[in-house]
Amino acid sequence: MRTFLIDTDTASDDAVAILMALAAPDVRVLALTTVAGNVGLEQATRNALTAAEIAGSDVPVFKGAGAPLTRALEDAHWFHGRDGFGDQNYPQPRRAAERQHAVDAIIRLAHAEPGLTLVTLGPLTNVALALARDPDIARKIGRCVVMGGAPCCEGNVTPAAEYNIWVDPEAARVTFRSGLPIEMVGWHVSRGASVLDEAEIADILALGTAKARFAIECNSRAKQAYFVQTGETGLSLADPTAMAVALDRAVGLSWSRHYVEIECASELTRGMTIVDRLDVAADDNNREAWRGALKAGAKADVLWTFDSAAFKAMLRRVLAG
Ligand SMILES: [Ca+2]
Repeated sequence: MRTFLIDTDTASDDAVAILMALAAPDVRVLALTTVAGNVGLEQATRNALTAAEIAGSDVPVFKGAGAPLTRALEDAHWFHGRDGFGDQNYPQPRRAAERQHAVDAIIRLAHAEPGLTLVTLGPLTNVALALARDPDIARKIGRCVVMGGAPCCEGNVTPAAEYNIWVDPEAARVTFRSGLPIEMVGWHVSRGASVLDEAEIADILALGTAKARFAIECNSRAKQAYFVQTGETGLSLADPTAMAVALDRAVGLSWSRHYVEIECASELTRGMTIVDRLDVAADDNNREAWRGALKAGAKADVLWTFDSAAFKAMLRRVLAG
């Protein structure tokens, strides 16, 4: 049995990813840890509890950081709705969050369950805080699958950056330099062939399950927003693509391993994930600009292409249950 820890700024696509993990027969989800991001911390925590309830799970939920490390929170209500779940008026969840802080829970579980898979679906604030307090957890964690970044192409907040990295770039930089075994699943993976078209959405709704209805309904606002943002129709589910990789790395088709730096200073390219794809960081021309990454010596596995058909089949299986 594999063990997962999911860090999430629970909005509508996070919820679908959480359903996927909680349905996996060979995975035990140790905890959901919440962080401010797409929605505020209280809403993210409530939404994580709601997602667990719909999955029929009593997985503990730990509340974490309420704002990025050094910046004010900029949420994404315009994309996911006021409540992050498309404003469908979901009832108050029956359970409450645990008393322990998410950062303490991450550190505790990393030591208690060495080799666990950490899946991050939001800003990396909690992870960075945990690493700052206990850098050894980077070596205890078996895999760290990050939904975040735009390694090859345009971002979803700015042309340069994807939301999770953009909203707390300082936390992302700490995380990418930490030595955590990062598998970076960028936003591009959830576009194109990974987008659910109208027929696929209808097919999921026709499953007739509570999970299927919830997955589509809570993402209804996100579906409209994706069209406004990209001009592409259909439902794009970023966090579930990263969860698919966490559940089965083979869903990621082509990978390569490089230094990845996070832009923290620029206005135009804040939160950009800069991938040293030609592995030239140590050349004399680049050594100065890349000294932070070189000193840390930590590379990340970067995902370039993705098996969208396998992803959709996985999603359908989960939502049929
Ligand atoms: Ca998220």
